[in-house]
Amino acid sequence: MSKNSLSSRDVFTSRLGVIAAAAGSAVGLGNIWKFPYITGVYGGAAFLFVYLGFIALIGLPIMLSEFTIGRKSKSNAFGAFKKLAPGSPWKFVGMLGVAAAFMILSFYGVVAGWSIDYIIKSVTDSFASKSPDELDSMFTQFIEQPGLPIVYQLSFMLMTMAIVIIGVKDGIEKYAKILMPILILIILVLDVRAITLDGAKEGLNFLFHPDFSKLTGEGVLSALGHAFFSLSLGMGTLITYGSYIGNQNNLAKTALQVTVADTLIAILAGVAIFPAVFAFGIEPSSGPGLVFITLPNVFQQMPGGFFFSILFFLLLTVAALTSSISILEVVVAYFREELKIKRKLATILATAMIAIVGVFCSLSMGLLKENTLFGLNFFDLLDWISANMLLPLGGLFISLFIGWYWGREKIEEELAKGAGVVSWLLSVFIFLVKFIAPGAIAIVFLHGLGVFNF
Ligand code: LEU
Repeated sequence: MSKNSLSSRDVFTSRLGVIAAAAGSAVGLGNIWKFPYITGVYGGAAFLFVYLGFIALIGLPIMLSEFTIGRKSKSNAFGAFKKLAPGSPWKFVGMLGVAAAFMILSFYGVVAGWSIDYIIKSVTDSFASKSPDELDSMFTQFIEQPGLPIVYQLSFMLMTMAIVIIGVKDGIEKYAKILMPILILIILVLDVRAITLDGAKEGLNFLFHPDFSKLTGEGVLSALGHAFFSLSLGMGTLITYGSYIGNQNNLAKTALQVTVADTLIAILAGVAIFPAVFAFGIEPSSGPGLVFITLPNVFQQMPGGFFFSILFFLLLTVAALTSSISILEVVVAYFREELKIKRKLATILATAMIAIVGVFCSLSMGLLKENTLFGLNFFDLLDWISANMLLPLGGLFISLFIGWYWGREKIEEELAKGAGVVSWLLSVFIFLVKFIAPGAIAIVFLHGLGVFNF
């Protein structure tokens, strides 16, 4: 049967392939671009600690829930709920995920485009002997242009489209397996350089010595939203990938490995960035440009910096690709299975629609900067609505679905495939998805939106 036929579904071929693809989805711009920048905006260590708490108590159990829903249903995010809860409104949870995936990819492609530009800037040695201020204006001038950032964004979307057309096994799995480990190595090298800079200590303090009085409701909501964003949760991605996981795989172990890898890489990225931020006198709260402004300073100050900067931005782009394909796959799987169209057409359609919205995200950095809603430009608005609203809401319903609608017996049956189930661990998992995750999400969500204060 051909890969495009609707009755044959793709599957990941090996255990390593599953982990590489899921970790490839999780590890991306979220870890290296967004995590340091929002940690800077929300004041450092206190934000990090809250984020880590959310990862452990909410992110990990929801990741396992998504894998379970995906593997059991063998369907796209929307179809999964239709299959597991026929005739019920649960399918709208899947719809929420598809909508979030659509929104996220439109601005994600823009940032990935910036990364492509920085590969080129590295190759042409454009950072050489520039001051931190000059590197700052270099970034701002670039993203405000109406032309080049869009060219790069569209090129990135085309690459994403090409890989998704090839399909899961030959496209997604193969690339993720080779490139992820190289990225980790480069970040480690950057860490060593950053923590040996003069004045690095202040940056490490900022990242690891919490001052909880600095935390705001908005900051806590952003930490929650980012836990979802970084682990690729609430957007249908891991339901869709879960549907390609074979029954011989141990889902709990995979979820744990992916969560740990994702979190470690974010922290390593923070260790590369914050010491340098302080050493070069950059504002930690400078926003989306933080990584693009800080790291070129570091590259200038290290032996082989020219070479490392090329490699870093190249791998950042690849990390973005292994994430973007997983987001596009959500929309494509939905189009294929619900609208009954072939993979190729579904992919082209989805890419075109997302890329067009992306063009407006890019323009909202410059030409359309003044057009704001709630004080946010179009790019920030899509980011805020998806990460801080749609993803936590999706997560809330997923945990309710697994914890209350499905219940212990069905969970145990699915998790027992490919693994021995440890009874007390199962009880902990059920307790988390039944009470802690939905309760905490509801409180943080309402508090962050200013519905109540305490
Ligand atoms: N988890 C990804 C990242 O951290 C993003 C997600 C939207 C696929 O970059």
